[in-house]
Amino acid sequence: MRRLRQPLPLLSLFAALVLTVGACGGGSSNKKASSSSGAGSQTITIQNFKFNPDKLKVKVGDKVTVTNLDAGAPHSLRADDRSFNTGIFNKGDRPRTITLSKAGTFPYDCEVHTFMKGTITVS
Ligand SMILES: [Cu+2]
Repeated sequence: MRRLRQPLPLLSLFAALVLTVGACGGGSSNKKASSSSGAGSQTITIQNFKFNPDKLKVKVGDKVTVTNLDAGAPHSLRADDRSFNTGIFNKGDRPRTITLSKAGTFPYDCEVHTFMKGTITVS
């Protein structure tokens, strides 16, 4: 006869502990700040129907310059909530600049090709 079964109460106590620790320890909203140059200006390049980088972290007030390198393909960079929008522009057009004036996480897409997506996180 084996008696290796765990007593059930101990297990549930352990589970409760894990849950509690998880609740308290989580929510580390203060992740490492963007390790950019801190000059308040960054760039996103559009090429091959992709935003590069497609995930960008900036500070409130920073500007992001967007360049389209796809010949013959007009693109835009448009926040889902429309808080920024480059409008549609082409390769060879002057780069567009957007200003990130409020904190938050902003998903965006291209108005012409809505499968093109990215996120700018402003803190
Ligand atoms: Cu596009």
